[in-house]
Amino acid sequence: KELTVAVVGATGAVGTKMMEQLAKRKFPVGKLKLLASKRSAGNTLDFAGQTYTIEEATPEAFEGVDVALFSAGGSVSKALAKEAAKRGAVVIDNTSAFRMDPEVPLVVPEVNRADLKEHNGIIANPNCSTIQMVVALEPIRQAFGLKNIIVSTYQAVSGSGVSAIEELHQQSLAWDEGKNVEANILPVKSDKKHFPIARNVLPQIDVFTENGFTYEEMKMINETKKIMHDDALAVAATCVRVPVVAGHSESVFVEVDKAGVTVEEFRKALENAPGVVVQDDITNQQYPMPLFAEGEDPTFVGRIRKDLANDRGFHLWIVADNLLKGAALNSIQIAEAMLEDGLL
Ligand code: A2P
Ligand code: 11C
Repeated sequence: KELTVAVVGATGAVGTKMMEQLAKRKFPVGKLKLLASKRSAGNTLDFAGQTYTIEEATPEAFEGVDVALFSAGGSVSKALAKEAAKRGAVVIDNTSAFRMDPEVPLVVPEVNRADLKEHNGIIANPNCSTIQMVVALEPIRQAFGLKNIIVSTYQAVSGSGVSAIEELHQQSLAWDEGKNVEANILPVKSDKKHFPIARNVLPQIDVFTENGFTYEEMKMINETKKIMHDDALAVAATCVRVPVVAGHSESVFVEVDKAGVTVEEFRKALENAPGVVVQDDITNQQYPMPLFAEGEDPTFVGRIRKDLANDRGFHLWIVADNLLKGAALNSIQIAEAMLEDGLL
């Protein structure tokens, strides 16, 4: 069966990768519609050896579309996802617009694929930093139970889009050439102040909420509970932007329910998990790094240690390509799972 697929935000950091993944994974694309803002309408992009003209994303553009992959920001999803669904498309939305809506499944196929069948036309793709964490922690939860997660992230600038990648590049050049370093985008374009990311680390991703956590941190907290179906799970996050182009890294502390779990048992649960590759051999300095995760599908896990004071505590280091498993790849895997499960 061949499907009509729309990519909304086709010119963006994630949209570009969605197209790559559709081609690479041989998703059965019959017709492809590339949608973006009015600014890009009329420009062209290549897909699988053919040239396509970009159209403006409007409600009418979704007539006849079977699957619509959205990654053009929350406001575009809020304006158009329901319009697309109304016209019969299944929407896979990579923004935060509908993630916490109880009517909308929030899915990482390795973790909660069964939730897909509850959809009402829209499926949400979780935040990138949440996805790689739940891929690594679900097998731990299944094997030993999970009580508590404390995570600190080291997130790449590509999470903030094409313009943030360009900003890091320009600032690095300016440093090297002794020129003025300008900051206009990070940490958050819409916030009052901007700081350089080159030669820096920014402890703010997205704007602050009333409780002192940022929205990015609250996404990790709330989305993890929803995906794992566990409201009692304690989650705390500190999200940090680092001058890396691609690949989010996470330092994670977890407390399991079961007493007496050994580090070998903990590692074994990860080695057998779908979507996880364990890189954990300290005698050979083997551990995951974002530079080597870029372009790769799996979630890489290393630096696995048992806490020295807490018998139920473990530490691990989780790395994945934020634009692939964190966004485009997970979206296409959702579409593939729906096809296999007869939901498309
Ligand atoms: P455009 O290139 O036409 O602005 P990124 O996350 O890398 O910044 O990319 C954002 C994506 O969202 C781009 O493809 C951008 O298209 C698209 N986009 C931004 N605003 C709109 C809009 N109002 N309608 C449709 N697409 C939009
Ligand atoms: C970042 N995680 O790295 C963000 C990007 O809710 O989909 C993705 C934001 C989202 O900046």
